[in-house]
Parts: sequence; C-alpha cells; structure tokens
Amino acid sequence: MAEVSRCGLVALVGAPNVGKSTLMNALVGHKVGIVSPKANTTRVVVRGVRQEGTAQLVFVDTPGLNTSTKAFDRQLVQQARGSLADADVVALVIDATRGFDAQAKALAESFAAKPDMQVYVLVINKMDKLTPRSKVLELMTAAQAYGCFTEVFAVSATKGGGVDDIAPALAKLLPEGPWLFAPDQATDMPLPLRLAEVTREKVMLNLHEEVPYAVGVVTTLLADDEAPVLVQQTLLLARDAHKPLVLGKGGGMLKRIGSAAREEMQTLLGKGVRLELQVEVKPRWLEQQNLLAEMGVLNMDTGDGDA
Ligand SMILES: Nc1nc2c(ncn2[C@@H]2O[C@H](COP(=O)(O)OP(=O)(O)OP(=O)(O)O)[C@@H](O)[C@H]2O)c(=O)[nH]1
Ligand SMILES: [Mg+2]
Repeated sequence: MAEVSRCGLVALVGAPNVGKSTLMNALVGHKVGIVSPKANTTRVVVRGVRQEGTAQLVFVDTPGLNTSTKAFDRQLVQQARGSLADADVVALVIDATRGFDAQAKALAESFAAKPDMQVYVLVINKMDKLTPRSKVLELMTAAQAYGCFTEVFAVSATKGGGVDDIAPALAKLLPEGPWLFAPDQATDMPLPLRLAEVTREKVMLNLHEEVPYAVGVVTTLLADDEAPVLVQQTLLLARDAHKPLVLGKGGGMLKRIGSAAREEMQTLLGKGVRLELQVEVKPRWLEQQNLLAEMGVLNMDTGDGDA
C-alpha cells in the first residue's frame, strides 16, 4: 500500500542567536538563511523545504523574538509571531548553554497554556558547547515539566550531531496533504531578495556594533541572462556617520563585503557574477514600508506590520 503524502509548516522560533537559521540550513541541506555571530541577524521570514520520504517539511525560519520596543524590531517580532500561528509544528529552539532563559521560558509557558492548539517540539541546540554534556538532563527534565513538548531533540546544528533525527520524527507529526513545493525547490525566497540577504550577511560579519543593524540591502538589477550574471545592489544607510565605516579606508571595507558576497553568489548560482555595490544614505529607510517590503521585512500580501 502506498504511503500517504504529508506536508506541513514547521516554524523555528526562539530567542535571537540560538542557531535557528543554522539549524534550518542544516535541515534543508542548503544555505537558505543567513547566519552570523550577532544577535538579530534574521530579518526576513525564510522558508526552506526538505523531503523526508513521502513527507514534505517546510521549515519557517523566523527573526529571533526579542523584547525591543523599536518599531523596526517590533515588526520583526510580529512577522515571527505570524509564522508561529500558521505553523503545524512549532519548534522552540534553545541554546543548551543558556537553557530556558527569560525569552524561552515565556514561549514555553505560552505553549503550555494551550497545549492542544499546535504540536510543539523542543530543539536544544549548541550541544557541542555544553560541558558537561550530562547537563542536558536538567534541560530535558525542565522541558518535561512544561508538559507541552511532543519531542525533545538535543543537537549541534554546526557539527551536525543529532540533526538527522529531527526530520524523520517531525514528518510523522505533519498532517496528510499534497506537497506545497516542487521536490527540488529549496526555498521560495525570490532570487533578488536572496542575493540581497547574501550581501547583508557579509555586512553583519564585517561591520560592528550598531552599524550593521542600520544597513539595508536592496537588489536594484539582476540580469541573469548575462555572462557573468550582473547584480547591482544598493546598501542603504540610516546615518551619514556610518558611510566612512561602510566604505572603509580607500573603499576597502565595501570591497571586502562585495568580494565575499560575490563569491557566495557564484556558488549559489553556479555561474560567474559581477556584483556592483553602491551606498546611499537614506535616513528614514527603516520606516519606509516600500523599502521594507522589498527587503522582505514586511509581507505586502497580508499587510503585516501596518500597526
Ligand atoms: N557552537 C555552536 N554554534 C552554533 C550552533 N548553531 C549555531 N551556532 C552559531 O550561533 C550563531 C548564531 O547562529 P544563527 O543561526 O544566526 O542564529 P539565529 O537563531 O538564527 O539568530 P537570529 O537570526 O539573530 O535570531 C552563529 O555564530 C552560529 O555559527 C551550534 O550547534 N554550535
Ligand atoms: Mg537567524
């Protein structure tokens, strides 16, 4: 007898920096979401697809939930909460070394208050950093006490340990239904946005303190019928004072960002890329809805973030 097809959304939620995007990339087997050591790297809700037997798991990586009151950060949190509400399975990701910190605790308590509303699982990530490893037992006991987690996984998203157990277990929890994506599609993120995110990751990795958070990246031209593929992007800066830092001495910083981004774009596209970056100071870009939508921070279809 043929097995039924299953398909569902698995939202990865949690505090900033716990490794949600790294985990999603490991689960999908492709780099679809950007990663950096800095908190609040993800600004865009990214979907990544994985086939597991007859099931299609659609992972939804979300911006880390934080308690910032800044309008821009609130929009990110709203996006993350929207994805959480739509999901068939909610995977709370925690950092093993931080355990149930205030953010994770608040989420776990909210799940425990409505245990039948969705299926909840817990992913204890960064196990490679936990010493002694036996400390995980305390976390497992704490998880059990919430009474809402159907499964608990202890993994290392960077080293790979335990990650392979997640998809088969989650596949069984998904509802029956037709697949939403073509089997070879890793993400539904539009290519111009995906390429802008590649550059933003290099911005996050190379610039420091408040500067990278005030930079937005927009792809203004993508000519993929040309060889090499031509990509033009604009880095939007919120402050004039950031310009010398983003450009660097003799333009060196921008060159470094550009060449790292170009290299990754070539790997992604499997073709040569010519990347042209320009920098524009646009003090209010963080409030401009059209720019935010272009960067995927706002979902135009649902009008999210209008508040
Ligand atoms: N040691 C170790 N580091 C990890 C692991 N998973 C992720 N990291 C690192 O943790 C940092 C944050 O990873 P991200 O995947 O960007 O975290 P995130 O939860 O998506 O963060 P936000 O998007 O800011 O909410 C990066 O430096 C990762 O390399 C892990 O299993 N072990
Ligand atoms: Mg992330």
